[in-house]
Amino acid sequence: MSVVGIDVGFQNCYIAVARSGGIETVANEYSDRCTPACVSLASKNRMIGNAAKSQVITNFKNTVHGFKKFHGRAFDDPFVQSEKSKLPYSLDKLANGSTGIKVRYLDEEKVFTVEQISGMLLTKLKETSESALKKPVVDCVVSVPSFFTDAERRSVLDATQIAGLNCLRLINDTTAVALAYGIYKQDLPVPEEKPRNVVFVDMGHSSFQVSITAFNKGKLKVLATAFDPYLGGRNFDEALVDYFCEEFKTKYKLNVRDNPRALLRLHQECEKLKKLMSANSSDLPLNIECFMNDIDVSSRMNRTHFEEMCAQYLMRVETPLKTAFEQSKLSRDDIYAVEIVGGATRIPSIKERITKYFCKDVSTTLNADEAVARGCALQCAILSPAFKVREFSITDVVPFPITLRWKSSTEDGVGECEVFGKNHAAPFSKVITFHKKEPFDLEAFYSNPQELPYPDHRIGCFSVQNVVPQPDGDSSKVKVKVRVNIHGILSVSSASLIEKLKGEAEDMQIESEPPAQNEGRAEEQSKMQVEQEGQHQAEGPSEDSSSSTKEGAAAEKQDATAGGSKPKIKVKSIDLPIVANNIRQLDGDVLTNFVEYERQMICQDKLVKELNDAKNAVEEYVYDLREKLCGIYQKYITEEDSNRLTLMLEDTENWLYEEGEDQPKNVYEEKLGALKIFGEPIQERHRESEERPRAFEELGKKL
Ligand code: ATP
Ligand code: K
Ligand code: MG
Repeated sequence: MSVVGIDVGFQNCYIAVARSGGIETVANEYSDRCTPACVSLASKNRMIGNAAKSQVITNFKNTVHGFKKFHGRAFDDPFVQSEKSKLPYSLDKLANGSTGIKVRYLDEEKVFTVEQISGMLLTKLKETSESALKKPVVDCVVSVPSFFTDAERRSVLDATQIAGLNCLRLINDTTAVALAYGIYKQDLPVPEEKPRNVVFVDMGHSSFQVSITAFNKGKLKVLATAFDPYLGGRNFDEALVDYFCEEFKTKYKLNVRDNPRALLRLHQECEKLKKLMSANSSDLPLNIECFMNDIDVSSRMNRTHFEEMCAQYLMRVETPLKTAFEQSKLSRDDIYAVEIVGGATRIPSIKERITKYFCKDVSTTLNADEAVARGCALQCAILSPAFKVREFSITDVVPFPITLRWKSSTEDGVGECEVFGKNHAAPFSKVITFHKKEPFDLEAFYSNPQELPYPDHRIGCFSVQNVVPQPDGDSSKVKVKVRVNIHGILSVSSASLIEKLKGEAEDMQIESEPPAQNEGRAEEQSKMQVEQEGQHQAEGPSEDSSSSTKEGAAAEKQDATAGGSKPKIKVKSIDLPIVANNIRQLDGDVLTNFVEYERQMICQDKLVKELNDAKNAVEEYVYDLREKLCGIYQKYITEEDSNRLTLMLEDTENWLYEEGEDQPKNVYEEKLGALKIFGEPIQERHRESEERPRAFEELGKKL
């Protein structure tokens, strides 16, 4: 079992693994710990990560980046539409209405789903972790923004499956950071004491997240989260791009927006400039040679001017801080530290605003780029039975309240109940009891569409099947288990039909569930804690005032109590099938096909790599041997043979650029073999003569 944590950023991905007892961030084949979230499709293969990033400008139509927020989104989604106009590659509407990414791959036009593109990126990250661990990787924990809704989370999970990963948990970015912060702290207050409250702030390339978390020895509990899903480093880059586009229009008469390549270059330069301004408050130059129409452009910018330009974004920093702080119900004195992570928190005026709001210097004790990945790996280690790690329980929150609705025999014809309120502990299960004579549907949706950073408040519909009346024609008691699972996804995980109990009208009751035996340790513990909290959840949801709701009690106990006031009846429970119909869910068959297609693409990439390696080996051999023939090998070959061989090398080189440009692997291997027939004897004579003096020396020593 592998212990791997993956931070899939909008721009940057990081991987942390458990190795020789510790958690470490690992580097990819470019010795880079950061892998760009970028996929480039070409006529023979795909390039992913760093190799793809180098194609952003040269192959802009087929190089996909900035796709993270297309997860679970419809093509007609206003966010997708506004992004579409800014992207150098094309989007397309898929048959099911979701967002497709249109590129040329293997010389054909292809439309990939976002799950497939994300799956490609995850394939790369999987391979990187495999080469670090020197073994196959399947199990992992992946981060998502805390504001991701059900559809977005399910889409990310599908992507992990396409890449052949088994995601043990989708963990919220800021929760992963909290875990990375807390697990090694030796001095956390014991559970009976007042907790240590820490604010975590993460501003990445695309979004801004805040969480307030309470720590005690061995556990963390998220008190509140807040976010601005559309505020991140890229807004600051865009402000600079807008400014220079205008300036170059008047100064050089250039219409940068009409030239995708120039626009992409300007973007890259503006991001560099932005980073420089974080460290430097003086006037800084921007120079781009041969920018457009052979014109070199140049300009200047300084931090003060930049902050003026970005005032509209800087203004938005406070709102999520305030929202999270108010929800936590803490006072400023209750806050022990404000920890910041994410690349964009390096912007000085963002740091200042956070400091000012909490009246406290921000701390940077965590690695701003790697903390999320490290937290993911730690969570994976906790969930892994094979790995020993300090016990640490995590209680996260439900960011958006969730309501269930069903047809009912009451006067208005619908029953409705908010099963999970805002900041309800998660993961968490509740058992809801219905009294029904026939199959019924539970429609799940987010209660407050206006606070949702997603255009559709529906989660899905769960059909509870095979419900029949009792033999005497009365309603049957149906217990339905509703759960916000370890990924933050709502599921109706089971339903059962129970022996009829007399004297209850059609209604519903709600109760908490004891921890399931088959789930992760962390979850088990967190659920133990939240059960007590469940008690005040009891009021409200129940429609029936006469029935006593037994929040926090086990389902069996509930039965026993209910049965206690009446003649004892032996209860029998029959499992009922549930058919889930979620919005934007990939069909099982479709997913299976995507998994298979990803495997084929991996094979294709491998073949292309082997072919390129074989070709490069010929080229390298030619250069190496030619150089040595004029150098160290000179003594070991006659002039005549050397001339002949040099000619042969020259022929091979020419061949490589002509008909040898595009040959099957075995042709290159044969070519290399043919050269080695001549090259190796010389190499051998050279080696022997090099070793002779040493051999004599050693013989001398022995004598
Ligand atoms: P997200 O969390 O939104 O999915 P991400 O995780 O990919 O995105 P990060 O890697 O945390 O994002 O941060 C990247 C952003 O931080 C980019 O906009 C980058 O330009 C910005 N950034 C990095 N270093 C600096 C710096 N020194 N000054 C200003 N901005 C910086
Ligand atoms: K990141
Ligand atoms: Mg991030």
